[in-house]
Amino acid sequence: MKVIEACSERTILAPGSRKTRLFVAILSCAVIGLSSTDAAQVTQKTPPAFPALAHHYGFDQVSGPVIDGVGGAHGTNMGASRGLPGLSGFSFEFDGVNDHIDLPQGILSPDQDCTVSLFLCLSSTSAVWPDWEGIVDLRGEVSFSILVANSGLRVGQDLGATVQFAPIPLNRWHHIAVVYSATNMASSIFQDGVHLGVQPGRIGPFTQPARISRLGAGSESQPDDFLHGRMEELKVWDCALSTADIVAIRNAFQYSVLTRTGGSNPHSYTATTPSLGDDWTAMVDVGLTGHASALVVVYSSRANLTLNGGQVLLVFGSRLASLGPKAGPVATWTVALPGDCSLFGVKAYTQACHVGGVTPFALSNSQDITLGL
Ligand SMILES: [Ca+2]
Ligand SMILES: [Ca+2]
Repeated sequence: MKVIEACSERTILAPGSRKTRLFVAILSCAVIGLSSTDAAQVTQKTPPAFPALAHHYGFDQVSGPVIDGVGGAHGTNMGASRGLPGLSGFSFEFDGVNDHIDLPQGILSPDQDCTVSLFLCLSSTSAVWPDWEGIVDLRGEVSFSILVANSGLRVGQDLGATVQFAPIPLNRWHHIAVVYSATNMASSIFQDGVHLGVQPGRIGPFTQPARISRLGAGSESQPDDFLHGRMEELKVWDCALSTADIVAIRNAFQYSVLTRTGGSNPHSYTATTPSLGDDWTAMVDVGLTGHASALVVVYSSRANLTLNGGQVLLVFGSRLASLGPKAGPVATWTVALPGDCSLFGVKAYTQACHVGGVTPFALSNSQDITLGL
């Protein structure tokens, strides 16, 4: 334990950083310090190959046009805040007052299958239907919109938007996808990989004068119905993706824990996938070594430092937090991770220490965690 404690004294407090806020908020433990960079050892899941994209907005530009990296249908930012933490690079934030992005006409073709996928972090409860907030409003030759009303999804405003779904939890990233079938003349609606239901209605020739498409607001001649929240990774396909594809797109931003071990360390420590807004559970099988209890330490970096006796210290840098001690035979901690979309991608390195036994302590395997969806 002396080695672990010594490692905690190395770096300087970074008050106000998102890592500091995270561990102060969720673990209520003393924050000794943290480093600004660490080596990412947790890999993102690789999505399967999808059909070719028609449009892709990554929202990574901090000035100039809003780039469509595939279809060249670049947009114009009208006040949305840029450079905010996203899922892949940056995201844009809409203030619910007058921010929006204008896109060209003709993002979708009439009477053709299509899929629209994006990630959304709502910051405020939305208006009650028939008022609403526009997320994606793709007009021009066709009429198609994804919006929130009563804080839940609706689709196809001019097609009726008769189907209302449950409120979307605020301040955390959610995946939204709509798959339109021209054959069925209906839109299948997904939230976080779950099929919510179907909105009937044809995305066909639009009888009113063509208008531009718009993000973050309705595409009336004057923008209205402004969105409160962040948007990220908007993708459009000219075909219908499968449910498995939709789930894979969402899960590509859910991180697994990475287990490391070394030397004579018991493989006693397991942890669940850390998802923002959900509980995270750490479990240590203290009975493996006959110790009475265990604690878990959370550090800013990884290590591979062999101690006298062959045990290996697997965490290093600055100590972010401690959990415990708790009694065995299986010591268990449940931590409520905050639903804060700014914390996506934060990394920490954790290791358990068995105490109160025949030997002074036993270091476990480690779990490297990255906060994801
Ligand atoms: Ca981005
Ligand atoms: Ca504004």
